[in-house]
Amino acid sequence: MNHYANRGVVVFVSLALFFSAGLLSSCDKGGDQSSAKPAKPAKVGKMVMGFSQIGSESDWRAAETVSIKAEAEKRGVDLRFSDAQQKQENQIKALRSFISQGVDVIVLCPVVETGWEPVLREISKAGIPVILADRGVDVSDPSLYLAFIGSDFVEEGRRAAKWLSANTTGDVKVFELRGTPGASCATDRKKGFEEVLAAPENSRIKIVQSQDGNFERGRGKEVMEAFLKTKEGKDFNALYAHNDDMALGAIQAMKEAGLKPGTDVKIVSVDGVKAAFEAMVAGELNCTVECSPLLGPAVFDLAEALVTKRVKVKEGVYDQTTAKDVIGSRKY
Ligand code: GYE
Repeated sequence: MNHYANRGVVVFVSLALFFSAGLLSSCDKGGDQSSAKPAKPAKVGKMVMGFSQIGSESDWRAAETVSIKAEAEKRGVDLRFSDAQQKQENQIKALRSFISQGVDVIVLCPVVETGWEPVLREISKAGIPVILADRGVDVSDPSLYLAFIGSDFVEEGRRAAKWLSANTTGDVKVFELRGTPGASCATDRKKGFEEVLAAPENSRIKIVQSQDGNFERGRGKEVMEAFLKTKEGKDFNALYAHNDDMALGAIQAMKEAGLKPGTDVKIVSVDGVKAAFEAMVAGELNCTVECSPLLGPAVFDLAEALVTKRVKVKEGVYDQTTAKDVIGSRKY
């Protein structure tokens, strides 16, 4: 399982951004070749960032918020933080308010994939760059955001299914606890999982029921309680939860119903939060697929590159006294 566990955050960056970041570093290395320090944003005063967060539904979300806030503090960025309580309409309101506040850059964690186009157009008209952190959006014009920083959720689903396949024998009857309906990570984690199950060698593994648990521990428990009363709930032996919090809620429900989670029922979930490790150590959770919430450093590196208006090229003055020492390192 080890080779599945250690995966960093994947950063998807648009080509335009990629090239501009490349330009920044190459300009910076001009002139005085000896001190190649990273370029500093030439923006006068603090960078102002509007950050539209989804809510606080899980330990993963809490860790992401901490990572962003800590990085803002460290870099002296004026962070305008807005918690949408899991509602897209609250996120849209926050984004409009960021436009009227004239922020330098907007970071959006979109609760669902669709419905963003109108507000993204308004932001684009106002000339404010948008970075998507964590989840993706479905828009017809990809230039409406500059970069997406986050994990490959389809691959996470594949990894969960591969673990189940490698660590079970015989018929496996899976109950699936899905994340928020319409969220890219819920759609993709299901897709990747089902893709692996579709292979002929995995025909012994079947999803017998699938329900939404909204990525919340409390919902995970309630949904599992209801599932245990159904026909399939009397005769299942595996749980795939789209996040650790829902798995932990479901574990609680199984224990209260007299089942032995981790033994009677093999459980695989996604995130890798501390509580999931505690549950594995206790023998109640079998596997967690890592999805890192520590996005702060990558988000701020990009944001700083985006709001940089002027990067000075480093240049020196040389005369006969230094020419001999410098000549070997000249590149032009
Ligand atoms: O897995 C879950 C959270 O969007 C990747 O949202 C994130 C997911 C994460 O609430 O725990």
